[in-house]
Parts: sequence; C-alpha cells; structure tokens
Amino acid sequence: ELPVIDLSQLEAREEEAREECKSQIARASEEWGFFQVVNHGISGDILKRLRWEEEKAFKEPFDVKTREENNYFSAGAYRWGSPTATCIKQLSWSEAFHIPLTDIIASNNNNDNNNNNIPSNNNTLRLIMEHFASRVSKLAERIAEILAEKMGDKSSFIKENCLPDTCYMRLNRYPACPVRARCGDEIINGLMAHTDSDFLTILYQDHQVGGLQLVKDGKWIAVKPNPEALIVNIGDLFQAYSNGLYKSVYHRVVTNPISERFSTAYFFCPSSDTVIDSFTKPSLYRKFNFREY
Ligand code: AKG
Repeated sequence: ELPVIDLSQLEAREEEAREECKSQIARASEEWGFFQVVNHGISGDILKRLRWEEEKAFKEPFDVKTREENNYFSAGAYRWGSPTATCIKQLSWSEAFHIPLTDIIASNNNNDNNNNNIPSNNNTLRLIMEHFASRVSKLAERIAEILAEKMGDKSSFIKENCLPDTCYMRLNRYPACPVRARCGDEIINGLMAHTDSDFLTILYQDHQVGGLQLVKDGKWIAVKPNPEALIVNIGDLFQAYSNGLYKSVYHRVVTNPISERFSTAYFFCPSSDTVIDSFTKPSLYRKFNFREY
C-alpha cells in the first residue's frame, strides 16, 4: 500500500517524532516516488468547494470552454483529448484546464483585469483556486525543504527557483468511458502513462472514483481513494537534482465505465529556463539548458 504520512508529526514536541516523519517522507520518495499525506493543513471545506466549482466549470458547453475570449482563464488553458495521438495507447480520455498560477493570482488581485487578458467571469472558481493554491504551495515548499534537508542540501536553490509565478495548477475531468477499445494489450487511459516534469506534484484526487495507478517494482499499482489524503509525487527535476535518489515514476489514470472522475494537481516547478545541476557528483544527468535548444 502506498505510504500514508501524518504531517501533524512535523509539529510534534519530541524531536525524534519530527525527524521520523521527515525520514518517512524521504524514504517514500526513494522507494515509491509517491506517498499520501494526512493532516496536511488544507481544510475539507476548501477541498469540497474546489471540487464543486471545478465540476461547474467542466459542465459548461464545449464551445464556451474552447472559446478563447470567453474562457475561464487565459487562452489555451482548456485542453481535451490528445490532438497528436495516432493510436489508442496515446489517447487520454479526459479534459483539463492547465493554468499558470499567475493567472489565478493576477486575476484576483486585479479587479479591472487591465494587465492581462483574463476575463472576469467565474470569479468564485478563481477565488477558491487561489485559496487552495496559497495553501498547497506552502505545503509543497515544506515537503521540498524536508527532502532537500534529508539529502544534505543546505542551499536555497529550490526555494529561490520554484516561485508562485512559475508553478501551475491543472483541473482534470475524466468522463465515464463505456468503450473498452484496445490497441494491442493497451486499453483506453484517462491519462496516458507519464512522469511529471516538475520538482514535485501535489494531487487532490476523487474521493470515490479511483483510477490513478503508478509503477512499483515494474507493476502497475492502483491508488485507493482516501478522502483525508493528498497525494505527493516526485517529478523529473527532483530526480535529477537529487541525482537519482528520489524517483520520478510513471503513473496513469485508467478510465471508469460508469462514473466520471475529477482531480486537481499542483505542479511545483521552476521556470523552464532554470538549469538543474545534480546536488551530488558525479552527475547521472547531463546539464540541459532549454534556452539553448
Ligand atoms: C496529472 O495531472 O499529471 C495527473 O497525473 C493526474 C492524476 C489523477 O488525475 O489522479
């Protein structure tokens, strides 16, 4: 079973309990690349309201979601299917709003919206997203800080580079998929197998409808929905920064024939021109500057 870590232990009076909690986080990141956290400090009320608003946004007609001038967020946030898929294996049976955090923060702090082209409809969704983002970004920072500390990194590299204006949120909806189409051994996925390219991701997944699976010891394992928990996973950049210590593992979402499913992901990442150098040497990875390519 995917480890469940009680974050209230980080505030425990005994240092031993605090250190044990940090060790659990590091161990899970090494062995699984994924873990669940409970007592994470984000209230059930915020999560419930977020889900409610998210459902409402996805229920809008397709032409409203795709119309740029009438979108919830800036142009291009709404995505559906897999435009480049050439076979079932590459298809994602889902729709999403992929939103830079700057869209959420800027639009709410700027009532007349003069600085950007974000329309002012649906402020409740953006407001609740801002509440969620402000809390979840602190949680991401804290977990990253613990992981850095556990690998002996005393620098402030992650903190300096993963800022609210470089992070993203993604709202996902997976419609029920009654078709069990096949492509060789593959069936239709809600989200095709992938690793995340960020430092780390915090995911609020559906309380009832499962579907998230991850690779552990070469096998796909299903993550059971836990209403109390948020899911944390290591991204490619943390794997590179930790020189392979923490694992960025493949995960996917399988479809459900009867029920739709929702999830919300927070991607904790630096800007795309940040060069990641591994903390220990020799480095397993080549330094890569996106700007030079
Ligand atoms: C993503 O948005 O990258 C995910 O992996 C979402 C996973 C989920 O919906 O459970």
